[in-house]
Amino acid sequence: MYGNDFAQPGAADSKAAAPPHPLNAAETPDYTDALAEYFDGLIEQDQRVEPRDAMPEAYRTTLVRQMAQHAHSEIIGMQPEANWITRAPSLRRKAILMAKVQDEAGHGLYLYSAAETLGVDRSELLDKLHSGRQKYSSIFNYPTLTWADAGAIGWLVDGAAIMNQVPLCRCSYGPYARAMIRVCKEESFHQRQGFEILWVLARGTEEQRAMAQDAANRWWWPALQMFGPPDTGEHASSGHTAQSMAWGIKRFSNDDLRQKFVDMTVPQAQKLGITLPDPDLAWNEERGHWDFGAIDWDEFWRVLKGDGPCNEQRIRTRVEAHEEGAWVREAADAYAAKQAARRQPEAVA
Ligand code: BYC
Repeated sequence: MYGNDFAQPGAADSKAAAPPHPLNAAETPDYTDALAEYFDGLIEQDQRVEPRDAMPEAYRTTLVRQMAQHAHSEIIGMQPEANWITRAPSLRRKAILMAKVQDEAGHGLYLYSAAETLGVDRSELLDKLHSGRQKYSSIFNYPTLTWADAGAIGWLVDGAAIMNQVPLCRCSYGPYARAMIRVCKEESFHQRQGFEILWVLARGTEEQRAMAQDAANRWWWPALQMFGPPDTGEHASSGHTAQSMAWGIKRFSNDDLRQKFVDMTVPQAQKLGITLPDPDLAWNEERGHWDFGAIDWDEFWRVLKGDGPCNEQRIRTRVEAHEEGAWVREAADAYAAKQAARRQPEAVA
């Protein structure tokens, strides 16, 4: 459905074709310029930047910002669907939903680990999430009111997430790109399971069809906002896109990915027999794309500032879970210290 876009151009032969690392060139006269040249060379040749490579500080902080926000989205994103685990309509649905929510936890862990290769500590990132100094995706501030929301999240939210994340498999930062390959494969399964939930509901009773339609109505616009502010116009953000694209972190602009998502999703909605809640949705023969209506960017910024239906609840639940998990972290630290103490005499002997 998303094409086989997981390939890693330049990854296999990455370091073979890369220029010699300046740290190995003992007599580099102008150390800083040589490092910058090495980094620029990697980017120009579409090679991967690895944790030990020198990189501009702004590249590092941009990656930490994006990867932390991404990791936070994965773990906060567990909450809306977890809300339905105990009420899933069958054992099969419950098992699938539990597996999906667990996958999201795993994605958070890969991403925190990948971020740690940039010299930050995950406890520092979690502190920033809990105190509102780092963001998570706007989409998870909306409630899951019925079982059909589990379907709409899989279909639309995971669908949007994959559209954004498949190009990240080719991101210039190696650990992030590699983490995204597995994440995207798992997200594809999530998207299918959401589509299938809605497929069954859309072929069910009148009440079930209405439930599926209502969920699509509520999740469509927030899913379009997931791609971030528009590239241009009065609602455009001050914008990281141009720099992130120049560095090979982002491969497409927010609007390009949003359009790809709309083009992919409209035919799926038609198959489902669900109407997307946009009277301006129309095929544009000339552009070869679906036109769509205006997105409410005021709502987007409001939700980002904390005024969404569930912002407060999401952070409260997260902080409580973190505090309740303190004993696990303490036990893990104690175990690691014990293992290290045991190994030490052996090393001396
Ligand atoms: N929500 O210049 P822009 C999932 C912020 S979870 C909140 O375009 P950038 C899943 C942006 O951070 C998938 N904030 O920024 C899990 C920036 O603010 P700061 C999550 C947003 O970074 C569980 C400002 O707006 N995916 O799959 O170049 C269950 C200006 O934006 C949002 C990722 O995180 C938003 N939607 O581009 C189911 C993907 N959009 O930082 C599913 C990785 C924008 O200057 N991230 N902002 O204060 C990215 O690809 C990029 O960071 C974005 C934004 C496209 C999101």
